This record gives sequence, C-alpha cells and structure tokens, in this order.
Amino acid sequence: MSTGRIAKIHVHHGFEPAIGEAIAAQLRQGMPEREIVVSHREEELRARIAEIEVLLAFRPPRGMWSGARRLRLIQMMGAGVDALLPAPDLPAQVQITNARGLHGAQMSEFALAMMLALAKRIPRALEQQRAHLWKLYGLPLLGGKTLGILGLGAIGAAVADKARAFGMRVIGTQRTPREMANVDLVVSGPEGTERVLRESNYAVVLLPLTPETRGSIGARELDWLRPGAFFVNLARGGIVDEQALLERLRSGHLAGAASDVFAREPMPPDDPLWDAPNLIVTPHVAGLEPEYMVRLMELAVDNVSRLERGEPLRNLVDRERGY
Ligand code: OXD
Repeated sequence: MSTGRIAKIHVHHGFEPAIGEAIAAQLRQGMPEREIVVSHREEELRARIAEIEVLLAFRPPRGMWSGARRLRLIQMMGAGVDALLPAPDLPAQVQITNARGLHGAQMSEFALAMMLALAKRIPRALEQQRAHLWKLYGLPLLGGKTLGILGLGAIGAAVADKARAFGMRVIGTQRTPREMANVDLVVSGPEGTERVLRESNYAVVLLPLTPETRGSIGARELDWLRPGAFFVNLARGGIVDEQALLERLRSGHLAGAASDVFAREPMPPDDPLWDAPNLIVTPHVAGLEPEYMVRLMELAVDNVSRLERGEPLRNLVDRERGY
C-alpha cells in the first residue's frame, strides 16, 4: 500500500456544481494545509486525471481511469457507487470509499414523510386548497400496518425505528439476515423479497444499485404488493421498472408512490412520470441536509490521513459486490 503526503485533493460532483463547491469549501476549512481543486466539467477532470491522487466524486465519468497513474483513493460523496462501478479500467491499487452511514437520520425522516404524505393524502389536500374545494376523504393509518423495507442497511434500520414509533409491523430483506432492533422479520434472497412485498402495505426500497439489483423490481414484483399499497423508492431509479410503476399507478393497483430517484436524472420535462396519478416526484434530495457536507468532509479528512499513514480506510467499498 503506498503512503506519503497528499498535497492536493480533487473534487468532481458531475451533476450539480453548487454541491461540488459546497464540499470544496468544507474541505478548505477541514484541511487548510492542502490545495483543493474542483473540476466541474468532465473535460477538466479528464485533463487532470494523470496528476490526481485523491478524488472526491459523486458521478465520475466512465472509462477514464487507465490514465489515473497516481490515483490512490476515490472517496465517493454518496452511499451509492453505481456511477463508478463496474470500472474495469480502474487500477487495482485505487481504494474506493463511500459515504455510507451518513444518511440514516435525513433519509429515514424522508421515508416517513413520504409514507405519511401518501397515507394522509397531502398532495390531494394541496390540490383542493388551490381549487378552494372543501371535500372530505378517508385517510389510512400507518399504525398496525406492515412496512416492508427492501435493503435493511443503516438507513433501513433508522426507518424501522421511526416506523415502530408509529406502531407499524416492520419486515425486510438483507443479504445475510441478522436480527435487528425494531424489525419483526428479516429475510433474504428472491423468496424473501416476494414474502416482504406480498405482506407489505407500505414498501420502501433502499437497495444499492448493482448488476444484481438493476431492474429487480418489475411488473411481477409490484404485483406482489397488496392492492392499495404504497410504494417508496429512495434508492436508485435503475432498480425499479418505471413503466411498470406507471401502469400500476394508473390502474390503481398501487394507491400511491413516491420516488426520489429516476432512471434519467435530471428527469426530462416530457417524462410521463411527472404526471403519474398519486406519484410524489422529488429531485434526488432525500439524502441532503445542511450538515451533510460537514460530515462528509470529516470522513474525507479522516480517510486522507489514514491513507497517508497507510492505515485501513473507513467505508471501504467491495468492488466485486458494488457497494
Ligand atoms: C447517495 C445518494 O448515493 O445521495 O448517497 O444518492
């Protein structure tokens, strides 16, 4: 493992320049002795790739790593590494770390916010308010209902804790099932997914996007949900078949859904999902909260120091598994 002082840190968000600048500003405070270089455009990053030792990235461009001769660490800015992996051209010595563990608080609040908004029909209330319309409607409970969480990691655990406070029964899937506080049943594999979906009144997807999970929630899986169920995707658009979701919202099989992530981001203005009945669309914001950049900076500072000292890094990603 190569060690040695790292003088420059490179940042590339690849999606939202303001976020790249925000993390760069934090890094300048957290490691004032190092130079922080931001590349907003892909061409800038490509032009610099041979000199980069440490890169903070969210959506790095594909197929540019063979020239990354000095690269030692890619610290991903989010928990997901699907924008980077698989990367067959990435030199073997490059370590990849992600930001897992930083999202539990804000994403669990967001998951509950979406479940409550759907159950309590907040979009309908706002529509009626805009139309000055006074008309009553029924509102299902969360209490006593079953919440199925696909992908019970750190975020799923935080969602389970909050759902339990609402009196929900919580079940979910995990690659290797282990007992979890506030989760009544943890299962794995395709049979586990089927069981969870069949029993759920509310389903929340929190899986990483990997070759294994891509497209894994299609028409068949959505049909396993009980008629009138609510579906929330906070993971990645590529996991869910969007056409199948649209059809099940149009048919009323699903009473409602919320999605923060889409196959195409930013979602083009002509995408039919914008107008899907009972779908709440949010622009990939569930993981953002004001303190996130500070916590991400602290993780990056720690990992750069560990790298210099030749110590094991935090949040190392398994390249084969893709998370
Ligand atoms: C993430 C995200 O991967 O915010 O963390 O999408």
